Amino acid sequence: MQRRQLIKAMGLSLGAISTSATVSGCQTLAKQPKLPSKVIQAGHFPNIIVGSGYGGAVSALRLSEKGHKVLILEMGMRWDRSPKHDTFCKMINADKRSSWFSNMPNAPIPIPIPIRKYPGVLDLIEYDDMKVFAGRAYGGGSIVNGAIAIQPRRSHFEAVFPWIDADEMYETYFPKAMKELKVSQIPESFFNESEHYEFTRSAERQASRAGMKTEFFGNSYDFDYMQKEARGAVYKSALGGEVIYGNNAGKFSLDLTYLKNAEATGNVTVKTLHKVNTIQALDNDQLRLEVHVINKTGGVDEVEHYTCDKLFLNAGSTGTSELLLKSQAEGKLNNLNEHIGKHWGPNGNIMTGRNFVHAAGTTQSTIPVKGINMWDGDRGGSKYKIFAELAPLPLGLETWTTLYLAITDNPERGNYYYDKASKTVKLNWKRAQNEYSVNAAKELIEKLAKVNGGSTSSLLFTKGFGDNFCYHPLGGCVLGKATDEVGRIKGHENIYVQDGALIPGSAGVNPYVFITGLAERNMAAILREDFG
Ligand code: FAE
Repeated sequence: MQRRQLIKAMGLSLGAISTSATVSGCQTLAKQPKLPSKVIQAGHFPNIIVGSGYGGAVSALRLSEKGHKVLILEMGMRWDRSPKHDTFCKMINADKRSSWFSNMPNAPIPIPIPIRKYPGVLDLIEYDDMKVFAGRAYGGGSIVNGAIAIQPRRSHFEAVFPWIDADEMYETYFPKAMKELKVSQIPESFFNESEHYEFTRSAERQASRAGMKTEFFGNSYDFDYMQKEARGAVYKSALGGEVIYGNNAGKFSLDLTYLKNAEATGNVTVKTLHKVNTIQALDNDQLRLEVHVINKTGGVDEVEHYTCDKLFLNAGSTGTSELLLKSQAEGKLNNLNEHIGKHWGPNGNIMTGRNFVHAAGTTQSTIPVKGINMWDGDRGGSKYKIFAELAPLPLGLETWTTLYLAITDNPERGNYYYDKASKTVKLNWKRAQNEYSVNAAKELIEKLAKVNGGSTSSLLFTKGFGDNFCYHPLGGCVLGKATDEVGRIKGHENIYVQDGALIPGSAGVNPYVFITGLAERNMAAILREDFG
């Protein structure tokens, strides 16, 4: 596989790819558009939920099924699936629907083809030394993610939250989350025979030769549907190159699970393209939200004020932290404690590729199902803990390359902070803080290469390691530190956080089951204690 072939396969030009790092745009932190002068009073609601990712979806279902009226404010668009399967674009030849107001598709391996700015599904937030990918849509990250669903290792969970009853989590709340998220595992017979998983089997054979354990994990993709895709009986989504810009079929994203069930109660109102700008605590204990109603070109059509009694703040690690810090800086939330914005980490994310000595297969499913587990038990003498998902590179041609999206036990932490000069929230994180992850990934690749040949793939990332971006931002409003033990913000107890901001920097595995299970636990307590 030559670099030129790889680039051609992605529909790119060589000149463009070399300059790509400088043209991708910062979305969330971009300059504020011009605001209309008139403010609309949009009314009072008992409960408002900001954000419709995992934390928001659990909050919405558990409140609404108990008869509580809920308003969801989501900055992204709603993407109801068309029967023609053309709601979302594919990864190859991505168009404006792929990215949140960007002039090229947001992707871990940059794709510098020009697109129109539009409220597409995948955002790329560029801090100085770290780029954070995030879903922007009704359904949050579930619209763009690989749907890998893994319960955190119990030992890791207990180390992160030693004061939470782990029996209750593993007997009640994680299983409850997995059920609602429709998690299942790929049938082994299909996995063993399918040409679409040769990339995984090939990577696994080589891992096994190097003495490394591999294991299956669960996924919220419908594997019955995938088997029909393989037989050519239905529209091809996972087997047709769809994932990070949305799946037109097959994936049980939140809008088809938790949020659908919440809306079915009749107690939920959803407003999309509604971006919350600030939160203000009023003297009468209510909260006032300033909301920008955005249009499809990125302008603000209206500024609205909502008030509520209780606010469920679930805008994700970056969104929740930014809103709290900004509101604090503007003097609107004055009782937040010193932990706001702190204990941030990228879940030890690192991506790397390896040039194979064996073929990886020309047709690859976009849904990963196995990983190398060098975290638990015998790590072959390594001091590093690493869990490397065997990730696809679905370019439709033989790349002789495998991709690893690894999670390591990197102990480094950063923090979000409000920068007065630019009036934006920034992330205090240096690239050097990823040294643990780079070393862990290097060791993994070297061990694989020693017995199998092959080398680190510099086709994909400069020097072979993607250590300046993450898919799994965690922290900023940590449970038990910035909040009480169930997510009420200390000093503002009618603001509840249930998203990835609660977890201090590391989940040890892909994080959405951790986030969902924790939100289930917290919401059960909140409903009991605060709703009578
Ligand atoms: P999230 O799902 O990000 O939802 C936050 C929501 O709030 C979004 O819909 C935002 O648009 C909205 N929002 C933000 N700010 C505002 C505002 N000011 N006003 C109104 N709305 C706002 O948060 N995790 C896994 O476990 N397995 C995977 O396979 C996996 N793959 C991934 C692949 C990609 C490409 C990416 C980007 C992430 C992946 N993740 C995966 C991470 C996972 O999706 C993420 O941890 C969760 O989505 C985080 O859930 P939250 O509820 O924290």
